[in-house]
Amino acid sequence: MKDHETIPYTALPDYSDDERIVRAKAAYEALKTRRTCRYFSDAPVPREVIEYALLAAGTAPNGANHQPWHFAVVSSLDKKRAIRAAAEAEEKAFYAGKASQEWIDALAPLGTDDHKPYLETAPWLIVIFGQRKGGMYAGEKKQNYYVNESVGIATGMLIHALHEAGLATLTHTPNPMKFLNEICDRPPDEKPMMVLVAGKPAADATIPVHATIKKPLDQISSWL
Ligand code: IYR
Repeated sequence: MKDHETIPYTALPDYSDDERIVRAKAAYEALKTRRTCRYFSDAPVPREVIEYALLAAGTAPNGANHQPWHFAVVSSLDKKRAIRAAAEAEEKAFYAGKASQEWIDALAPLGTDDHKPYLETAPWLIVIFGQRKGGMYAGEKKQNYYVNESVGIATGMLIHALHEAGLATLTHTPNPMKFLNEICDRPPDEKPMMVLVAGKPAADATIPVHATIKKPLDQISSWL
């Protein structure tokens, strides 16, 4: 390897094998209680919760450590309303004919439609952008790498952190979503990738049974 500065990696506890199994199972038990939520309370959630969750997301593995993401955190009612209006306009077109019948049929057991009131109700919308250009340091305009993969992993870690904090989330991907650049005041070379809705679930929130059915291990893995 080329000469480069290093520090020892000593952060991981040396658990016994039994302890590792217990902890891996506990991680599974905690994560399997996560549900995509479509009914949010308007109860406030402290900004600090979101700040720590974003710091957690920012530790994600990524291309060349350029950290090619930006999180536009929206809480103002005006901005949330603007996002809801634009997203609902896209969704109307989607459900009214843009989507294939096969896609509409696949969504039927989830009960989704073009109404997205939670974009206005939930206390926080985190609009996630991928940066095609950037680099490690503010102001750089270097090429970034594996932007989709990096932002995808960071988004997963963000969802995990928010779940650990007891918050419900919803990944929303209006299509096209270029309108998010304008509403969030982001430059045109940033790619809007997702709106992550976060907050407390509404008291009468429900989830579709369809979404609770997870593939068993032997269907999602092969061991070679
Ligand atoms: N974006 C639409 C449709 C939609 C698409 C998929 I794939 C989903 O898993 C859920 C919804 C909407 O938000 O309703």
